[in-house]
Amino acid sequence: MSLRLLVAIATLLSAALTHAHSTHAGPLEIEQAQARATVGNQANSAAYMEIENNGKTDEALLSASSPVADRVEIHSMSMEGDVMKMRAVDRLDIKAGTAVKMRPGQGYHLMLLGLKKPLKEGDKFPLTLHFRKAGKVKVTVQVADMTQQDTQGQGDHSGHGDHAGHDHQH
Ligand SMILES: [Cu+2]
Repeated sequence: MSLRLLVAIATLLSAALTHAHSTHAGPLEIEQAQARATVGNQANSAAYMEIENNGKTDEALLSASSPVADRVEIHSMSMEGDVMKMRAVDRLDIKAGTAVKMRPGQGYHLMLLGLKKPLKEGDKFPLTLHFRKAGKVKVTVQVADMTQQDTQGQGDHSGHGDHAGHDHQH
């Protein structure tokens, strides 16, 4: 086998591995868990992932926690008139046979509040998801520079792309 072929295989393997951030828990499959890298002293950030429910019964995400943040909340975003609003919800339903895809600028995200240190691109941290049926599921979240996804989102993203602008004090 030529060295060049070996290098090609190794490159393919490592590409496959970096994509293999998928966690299985019963009928659930959690993929592409990533969080937005923080800027400066930003105390909050957001995490996104895809949760697939391949089972025959409905599931719901009830809460989440992580050692990197004081608190994690499930947030939903919606347009109210011309303004994008986000609010905390007490659960995220994942019906049987469906998938929830959290994306910057639309739908749901997990809000990381009171970060203990800045999130830097390339870092990883654990996050525990608490599901109604599957119970606690630990995933690894990859910190990414997500500014590009913002500009790819449709329409106006002012006011929510950067969570630092939101008042999360309670
Ligand atoms: Cu939020």
